[in-house]
Amino acid sequence: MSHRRYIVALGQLGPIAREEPRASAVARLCAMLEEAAKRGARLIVFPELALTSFFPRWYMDGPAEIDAWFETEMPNAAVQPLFDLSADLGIAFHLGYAEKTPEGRYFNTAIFVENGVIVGKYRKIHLPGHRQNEEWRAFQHLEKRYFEKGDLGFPVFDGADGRLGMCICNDRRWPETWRMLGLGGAELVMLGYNTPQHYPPAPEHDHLQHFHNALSLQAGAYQNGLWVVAAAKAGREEGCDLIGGSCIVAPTGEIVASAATVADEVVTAMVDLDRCAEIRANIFNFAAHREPGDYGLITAPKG
Ligand code: CDT
Repeated sequence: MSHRRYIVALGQLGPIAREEPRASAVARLCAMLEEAAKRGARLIVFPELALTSFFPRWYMDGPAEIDAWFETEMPNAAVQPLFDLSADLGIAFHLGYAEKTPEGRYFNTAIFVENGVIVGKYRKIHLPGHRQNEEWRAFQHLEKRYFEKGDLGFPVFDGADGRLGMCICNDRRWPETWRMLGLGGAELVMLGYNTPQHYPPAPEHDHLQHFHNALSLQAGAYQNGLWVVAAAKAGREEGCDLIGGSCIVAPTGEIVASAATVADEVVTAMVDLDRCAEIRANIFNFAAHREPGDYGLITAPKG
């Protein structure tokens, strides 16, 4: 078998309670990593902010309360068992977590770890939500309050015998994210998400949450000829319903495997990175058909 044809996994998480310790979340991630390794997977993708409850749903003021949700080191004592198990079993992983840097900056971050080493890092660029407490909402979405916009661009790096990229949750709704990763040469994009079923500013779209998730992932995959492995945090978390719908999408835009529950669940599929060429050498051959000279507005000022 080609080194570029292998099984990939995603580890969807069911809800994490507000009081659930890191050690418990890490134990759940380890159990899924073990299951993925048993199925022969080369890598496993875990969700956004996978070590804690989705804390941006709560308004907090002041560093004492806020800092408790952030990791100041990676790995740290709580997460080390996941790094160790991954290295022992020879299976790489992608993990989302809240990062506080030594300089005191706060990011919504994802890493890719292979052989115990962090070989890729991304900090979320499209931060949804708001900065102040908005009491009319059933729950808050305060990512703009707690995180700074990512400062690493959309890196594409070598891993798992291919070129890998990452994005996080809301990023997947933006075609620019996918195009940047596609132009960077990504063959497989890993992402985690926490998407509530209810969208307070436009509740008339609540029934479309799964559709918009699949639409974004499938379009991103197809229009850039790359694989997508997307892992949700799912289920009723502290009274807030998070959609599941974790899935693996082929460069043709076809969903090849998807979660059947809103609980902890491992989903696997065979991917062949060489299949990216089916799209990239043909319908979306960037060198032959892309016309950047006509796309100036895309990088024009915001608004
Ligand atoms: N985590 C995250 O980015 N969630 C958003 C929720 C909708 S915007 C409030 C998402 O795009 O799925």
